[in-house]
Amino acid sequence: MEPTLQAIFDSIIEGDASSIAAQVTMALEANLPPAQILTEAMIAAMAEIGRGFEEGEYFVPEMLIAARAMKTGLAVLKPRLVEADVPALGKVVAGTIQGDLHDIGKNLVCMMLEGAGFEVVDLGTDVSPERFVEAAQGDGVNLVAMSALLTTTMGNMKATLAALDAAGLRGKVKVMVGGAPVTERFAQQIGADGYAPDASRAVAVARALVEALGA
Ligand code: B1M
Repeated sequence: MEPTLQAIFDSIIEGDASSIAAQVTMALEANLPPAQILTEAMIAAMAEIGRGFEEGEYFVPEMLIAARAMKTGLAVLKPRLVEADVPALGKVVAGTIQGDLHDIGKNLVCMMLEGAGFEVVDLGTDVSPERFVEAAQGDGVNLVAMSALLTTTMGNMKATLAALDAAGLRGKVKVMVGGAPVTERFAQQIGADGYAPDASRAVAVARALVEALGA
């Protein structure tokens, strides 16, 4: 791996939040594309942490400090991923579903959507179906974006869809789902309108869904 990217990768694995901002800045100054820094160093490091956790090599504290370093690095990268002054393509209400506290992937999706010109209302993590409904009733909202990382609570996506349905919102807003355990098939089974496997494809799916709504 390119040495600058390797240093970022290592800092996330080691949970070294104090070095990562300078390292990401250095990578940007060396003209490495932000998407390459994100994918090859940062997301790759989180995947490695996940593999280590699965194999009993890392534990929750390691995941936490890696996530903190990842967030510090993302804060530096964000302005380069998000272009300013893009006319709003639509308004998205986004959140991680109830019972789930993972927010790095959801934050990335929000950043990419903002970068593409969507207005994003980020509800955070552990978002109840009622909270999604309340936010989706807001002015101009045409897309609900739900993220899930846990197989144990991903069923809450279905509960949220049912709540949106019960509130009569399915004609007004489209619903996109994603997150590591979510698949196209699962999305279809629960009746979501769209699924994206990663943050950049989430932008294309969001565009298509909002267009289909005639927004
Ligand atoms: Co947790 N965790 N975690 N964790 N954690 C996973 C998800 C896990 C797979 C690890 C493992 O076992 N290998 C496992 C889930 C297993 C399962 O459900 N089958 C797990 C577990 C078990 C847990 C706990 C239960 C551990 C415990 O306490 N015993 C606990 C649960 C807490 C809770 O939520 N209630 C827990 C806690 C945590 C931390 C708090 C320590 C920390 C989260 C910190 C944070 O987010 N602020 C954490 C972390 C860091 C992870 C791993 C290591 C990394 C997740 C991550 O940030 N990935 C993760 C292992 C892994 O994923 N390999 C793991 C990087 C991120 C960029 O990817 O989120 O997948 P991701 O997002 C991608 C795509 O999925 C997609 O785009 C993103 C970018 O391309 N995407 C969307 C995401 N949302 C989308 C929405 C869309 C479209 C695309 O449309 C709306």
